Amino acid sequence: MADYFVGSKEYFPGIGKIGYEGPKSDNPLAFKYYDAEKTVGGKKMKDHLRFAVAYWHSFCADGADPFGAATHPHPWISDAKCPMEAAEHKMDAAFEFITKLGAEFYAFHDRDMAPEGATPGESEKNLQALTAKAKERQKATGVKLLWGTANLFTHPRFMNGAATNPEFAVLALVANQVKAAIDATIELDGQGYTFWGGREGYMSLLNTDLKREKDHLAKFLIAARDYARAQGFKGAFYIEPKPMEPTKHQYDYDTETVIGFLRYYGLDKDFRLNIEANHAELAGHDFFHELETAAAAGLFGSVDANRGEPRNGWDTDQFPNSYYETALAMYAILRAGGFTTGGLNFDAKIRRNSVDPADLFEAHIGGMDAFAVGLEAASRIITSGKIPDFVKDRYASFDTGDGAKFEKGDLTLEDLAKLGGDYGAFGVTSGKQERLENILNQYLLGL
Ligand code: XLS
Ligand code: CA
Ligand code: CA
Repeated sequence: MADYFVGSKEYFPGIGKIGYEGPKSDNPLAFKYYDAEKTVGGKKMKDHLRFAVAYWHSFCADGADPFGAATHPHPWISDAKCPMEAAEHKMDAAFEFITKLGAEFYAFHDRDMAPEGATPGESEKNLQALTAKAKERQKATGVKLLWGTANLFTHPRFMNGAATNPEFAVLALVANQVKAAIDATIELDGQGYTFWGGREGYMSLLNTDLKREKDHLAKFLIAARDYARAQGFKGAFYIEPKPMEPTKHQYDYDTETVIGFLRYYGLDKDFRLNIEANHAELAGHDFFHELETAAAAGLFGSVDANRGEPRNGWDTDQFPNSYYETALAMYAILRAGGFTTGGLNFDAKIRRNSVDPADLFEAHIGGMDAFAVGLEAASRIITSGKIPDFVKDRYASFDTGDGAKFEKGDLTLEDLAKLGGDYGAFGVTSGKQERLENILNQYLLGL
């Protein structure tokens, strides 16, 4: 990737291309563990990890919270004369940042990239204009689009839902917006298209027809899929589960719920899961659990890499930094066959009081290093075979004989009962959890 500044202005002056300096480096603007070209398990780190920068958190979010004003002065917005110029400056800043960081991908919502216009037609024109500019910048830098999506939650028109809104007119407007976002994603050669339904749920069941809303959501997703496929989109569609916030209950509560929904409506051929670590935690699950659940269903797709703060129950979207978590995540991802269209998208934001331009770099460097450590630990676990072999042996009684017949569906309850009547004392084999946890810690230290 070339060092590349699109605009006349450099938005992160004094910061060059981030390089790998190794674990002994004390340069905060260098990778300690992420060495893009290093081969792990026969594949380069960058091809395993497929890092993406999230446009919304990195270049749009300004540090405002429900109690306080913006704290992140975005020069790409303040130095512009109108919203369209600001959008282009923002894009300059984004491509400068992504290129200097050395991430290969980015992800965006339509409204992150282009401002909403006075009419749906004007919004679409704005998006088309910025899409053309993004295409030029992708070409010049080699940065690629991991996925696109539509923001179906900020505007007041979504207060009662987007595709699940009780008013048909809103649903039609949503279609207008999603069609344009799909077109932009295709134009930018996006490898995926994501649906996150922040308003697709309810605040009260007393005013909600839950069955109709879920049916509408499915019908809408079918229509969107059919449109994108007809336009030649070959990528993956993702559903991103989240249990709540901003709604009290979201229909895409967690991975298991989404799998049931996709299968019920016959959407499981085209749709995969985009799993966010912080959302897993809000649903009362581990990130590892959500990944394993998607993989078990053959529906693992992509990851929104971040972390929550376990002591407060909302979506803090912090950068991932726990090697333990990233090792378990990469263990699940590698065993699922790794990423194909997906990647690790940093759906994470720097804290409100992280006001130095370098903070955005340091946040991403830490996240990328954390996943590089996790990748290497996971690869060691798999290569050594100790943990996977233990799990395999644990189920060995289903590999042959009557166990294998049962798995094939060849035994009736009477057959099983007869066999059960003949067996003696079983079921007291150790699960060896403590030993496996100790092994995991050994691998984390590189042993
Ligand atoms: C919000 C979601 C959102 C999706 C994309 O909680 O994480 O950012 O990833 O719409
Ligand atoms: Ca997300
Ligand atoms: Ca989140």
